[in-house]
Amino acid sequence: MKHLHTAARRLTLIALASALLLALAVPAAAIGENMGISTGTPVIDGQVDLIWGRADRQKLGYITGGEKGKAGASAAFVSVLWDNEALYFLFEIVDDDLVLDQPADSGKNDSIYLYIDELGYFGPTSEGYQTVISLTPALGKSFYPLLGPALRDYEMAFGQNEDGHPVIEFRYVPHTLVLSETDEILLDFQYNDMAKDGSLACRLNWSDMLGEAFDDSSSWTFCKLRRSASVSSSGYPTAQEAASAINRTLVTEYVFREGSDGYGGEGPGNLWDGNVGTKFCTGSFPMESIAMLRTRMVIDGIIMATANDNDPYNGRAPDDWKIEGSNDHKNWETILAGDETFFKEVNYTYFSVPVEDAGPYRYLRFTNKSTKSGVCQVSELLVCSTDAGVKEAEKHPQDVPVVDKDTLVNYESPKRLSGTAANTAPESEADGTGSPDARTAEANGDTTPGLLPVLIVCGVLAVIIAALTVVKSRQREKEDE
Ligand SMILES: [Ca+2]
Ligand SMILES: [Ca+2]
Repeated sequence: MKHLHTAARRLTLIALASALLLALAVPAAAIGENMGISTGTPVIDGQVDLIWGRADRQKLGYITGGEKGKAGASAAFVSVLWDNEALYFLFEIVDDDLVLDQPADSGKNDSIYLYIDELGYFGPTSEGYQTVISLTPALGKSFYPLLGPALRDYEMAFGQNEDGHPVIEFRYVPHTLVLSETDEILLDFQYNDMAKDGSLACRLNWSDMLGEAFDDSSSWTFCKLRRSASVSSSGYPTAQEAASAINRTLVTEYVFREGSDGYGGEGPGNLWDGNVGTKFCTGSFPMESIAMLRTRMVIDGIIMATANDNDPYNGRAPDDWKIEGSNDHKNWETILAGDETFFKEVNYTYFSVPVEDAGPYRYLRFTNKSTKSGVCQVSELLVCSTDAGVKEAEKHPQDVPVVDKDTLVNYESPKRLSGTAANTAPESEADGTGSPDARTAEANGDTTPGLLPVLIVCGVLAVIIAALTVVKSRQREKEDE
């Protein structure tokens, strides 16, 4: 039995050491994802407003805890918007085994953790500078907040999206941050998929890869607040950001059909392969490349990207280009034409521009007749096709539908909860049924009440074991002598 315990301790230590090494091995730049936050004011009513289509919807892609065998059984997506008053979050949960009926304080309900670091403190959460809000799509099961100062104002509503999956809409009013004067905000998102038996089936994070989000905001990611209609002249590092910047929805699937020759391995198909690392590069003009869309689409934005070496080799951007649409592959209509001023002399950078609705078209054709240098290269060509409702909402931002919040059932706010005090976190704590630590431990998959004492004990034991080993080996050496 003693041996087993020692082995377990050693394993724990090895695991901790590995985790530390991993943490040190990941460069800061590699931590986290990339999200731009567009402007928009959704109604917090549990219905997915059209305006959410403007957001950069992202999946919580890192599995950071739980029984790995159950990983993949659930998924979660997050969208974020902002206006001058608040940040807006939409969480979409795909989980065929929702647990929502456990006591609020038990930590055993499925929940989203929304992590917000308004000050950009970028460090341990134990100091209380960050806010963690626990959201569950059921009445009285959320915590506003689970960690950090009491919220200034908020609204939460839940319902279903068009696929029948649960959604949570949440409106967060910052404590101190003035959004109109802010460029970025430090965030992370987590889904705690609890099993019926109260154990953690799966924990998913967006930015944090190692399961440290609850303890340390340096594993979260700074998200840029985008200004409407602001188009960066210096371009964007991703196609998604280039599309978000013009408030358009990116089309990501293209089937290359045919085109004129490029240099070896640098043919016309590279224009549509979703890879900024491959380019259509040639010195023969006119150059041409044709691709097919999955279906007929109305085109309302054009994105093109420079390649690996536009910076050292200037004058390679197309200088007399045209992008056309067709449905029969014979009759072509011009969507947009331009010259090299569309681009800058930089590498791997996406440039975007909105266009008047064109089409719908099934085929796209890129042609170019010349460049300044005699060699032309483009790494990517993408188009945008945005839901008409999204664009309509953008044209009339003031036309927010009036919703009588008093009639909403699946809705919580400070005003609503003031009538049902039992639903608030402080009251629940006061009745002694649980503590924030206990809730945290459950969702983080710890079965012990606190990890720190265990770590200390493990550390002390490790030193003792090491000392004993040294003493024993010396004894052996002496015996050998
Ligand atoms: Ca809504
Ligand atoms: Ca490419």
